[in-house]
Amino acid sequence: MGLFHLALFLYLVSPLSFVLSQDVEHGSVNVDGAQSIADTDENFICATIDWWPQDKCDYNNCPWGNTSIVNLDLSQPLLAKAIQGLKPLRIRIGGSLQDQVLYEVGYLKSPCQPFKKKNGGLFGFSNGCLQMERWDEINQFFNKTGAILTFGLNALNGRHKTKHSTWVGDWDPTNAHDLINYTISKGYNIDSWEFGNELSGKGIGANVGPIQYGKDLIKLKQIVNTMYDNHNFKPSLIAPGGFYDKDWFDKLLQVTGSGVVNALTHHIYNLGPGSDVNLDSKILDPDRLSKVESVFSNMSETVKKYGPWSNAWVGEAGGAYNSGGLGISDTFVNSFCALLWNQLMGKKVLSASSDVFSPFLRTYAHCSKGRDGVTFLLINLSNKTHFLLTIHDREAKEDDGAKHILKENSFSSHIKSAFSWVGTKASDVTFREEYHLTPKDGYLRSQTMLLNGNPLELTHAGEIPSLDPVKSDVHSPLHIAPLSIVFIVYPNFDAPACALEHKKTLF
Ligand SMILES: *[C@@H]1O[C@H](CO)[C@@H](O)[C@H](O)[C@H]1NC(C)=O
Ligand SMILES: *[C@@H]1O[C@H](CO)[C@@H](O)[C@H](O)[C@H]1NC(C)=O
Ligand SMILES: *[C@@H]1O[C@H](CO)[C@@H](O)[C@H](O)[C@H]1NC(C)=O
Ligand SMILES: *[C@@H]1O[C@H](CO)[C@@H](O)[C@H](O)[C@H]1NC(C)=O
Ligand SMILES: *[C@@H]1O[C@H](CO)[C@@H](O)[C@H](O)[C@H]1NC(C)=O
Ligand SMILES: CC(=O)N[C@H]1CO[C@H](CO)[C@@H](O)[C@@H]1O
Repeated sequence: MGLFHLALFLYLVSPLSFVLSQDVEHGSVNVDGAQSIADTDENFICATIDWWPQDKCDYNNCPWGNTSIVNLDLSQPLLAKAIQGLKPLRIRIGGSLQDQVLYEVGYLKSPCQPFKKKNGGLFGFSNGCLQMERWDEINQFFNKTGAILTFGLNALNGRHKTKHSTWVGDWDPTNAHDLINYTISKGYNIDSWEFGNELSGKGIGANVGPIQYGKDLIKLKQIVNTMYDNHNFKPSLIAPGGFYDKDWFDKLLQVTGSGVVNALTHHIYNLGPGSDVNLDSKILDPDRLSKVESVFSNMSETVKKYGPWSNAWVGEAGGAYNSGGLGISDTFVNSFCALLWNQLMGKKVLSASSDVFSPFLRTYAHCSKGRDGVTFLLINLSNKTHFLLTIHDREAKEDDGAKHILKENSFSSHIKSAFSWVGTKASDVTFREEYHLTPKDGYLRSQTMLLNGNPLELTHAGEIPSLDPVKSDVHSPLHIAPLSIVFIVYPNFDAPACALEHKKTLF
């Protein structure tokens, strides 16, 4: 009861105080509920666990501690809870040092030893090693938590470095083969094997040409096909886990040919190095953020043209490179509530746009997850402008005489008559659910995120808190405060695109 009052109080009070004080921009958000424009994966939220040891330091800071896959404490209750909370969470094991990892299985030419600092070593480190005892623990942990495992294989094994940072020669598949054989013999489920890390294009540290890389991928595919021959499930092969370079990526797909690479993975670090003193303003710069659109659209073009059997994935996105920015990467300004996304946003993406002039308002809409209706995600990057919005169904608006968006055909005019806007349905849901995320005390570098004004903290029992919305009248304007991230659920937004999703499962 007390909590409900508090929530209601916040909702009623905040619009009054902001209207009196500052900069308010009014506008509307239009969404097309008739058809979806894209689908995301079931496990759209994913994470990487890296190899970096404790003594990996950048800019006088050594942030990795015991987070490497080789020393991470898998028995911490919170780790398991976090993975389970994000279910189905894909975890990729990979990162810069993966192309220096040997696996303690079969005949190893050198002893199985941990990474050590080494002058002249790739990224300043020696080769490292994954012990099979640890591999067992990792697989048991992933199995227990229901995580989906993508494992990044060493793609430099057997090659040698020539001038600059180009590595040549055939890949030696022996050690990878033995690891896969071991993994199968133990019955561990690997969703996908990834080949190499950041060796594409000019590479980071090292690079391999696309023709050689393609030849080796064909070899790896044959190994996977043979070894999983009589299995119900065959893991995907994904590559190259590197930065997009049109010529290199195009060539790779041409060389490997049909069906070899199941997903083409690329990395995004669009903030530059973690040492940049202007990181926060880069994070809030809509132009900079929008530049990734061009990379992804070129990637999609590459896939469409040379590898339609493949999918385009972001394999790693860290924001700022070289271990992130201290006091930035680990705070609100660089955060996003993956847990809310995972709970609310369904797979179908709807076209949504707003007519506000400011580029600082970012608008997304998906069919709601596991229920009827539509969920919006609105992000205000502005540090001063408040947005007051109304939400419109683009098709319903069309009925009011607004410009046509869909081509008229019998199908669309048929479904148009079935269109209705929230609240006009027989259903009596007259509220929407709002989740406003802001930093504590308005301090962008806070490590505490507020949900509807309340700090998101673990419960006394160490559980992840439940994420509760505030409800508000479906017809009232939506208030998006400066520097906030807001999820809005409209339980009875009558979007045919979303209804189709349910029908599919019925028939
Ligand atoms: C990492 O783990 C080791 C062994 O458990 C421990 O001695 C060390 O203090 C830990 N380091 C950090 C930074 O937590
Ligand atoms: C965990 O392992 C068991 C036994 O091999 C298997 O039946 C089950 O499907 C696995 N679960 C996951 C989520 O991998
Ligand atoms: C695969 O692993 C099994 C069990 O560990 C072993 O007996 C077999 O020799 C291995 N096969 C190959 C081809 O390495
Ligand atoms: C994407 O392709 C366009 C047109 O070919 C090109 O101008 C642009 O530089 C490319 N962007 C990236 C990031 O590859
Ligand atoms: C908003 O951001 C600008 C540019 O980063 C900064 O100069 C200004 O002080 C900020 N205003 C507030 C109210 O935080
Ligand atoms: C229109 C507007 O409010 N712009 C500001 C949004 O926030 C960024 C960064 O906080 C400022 O740089 C803009 O001036």
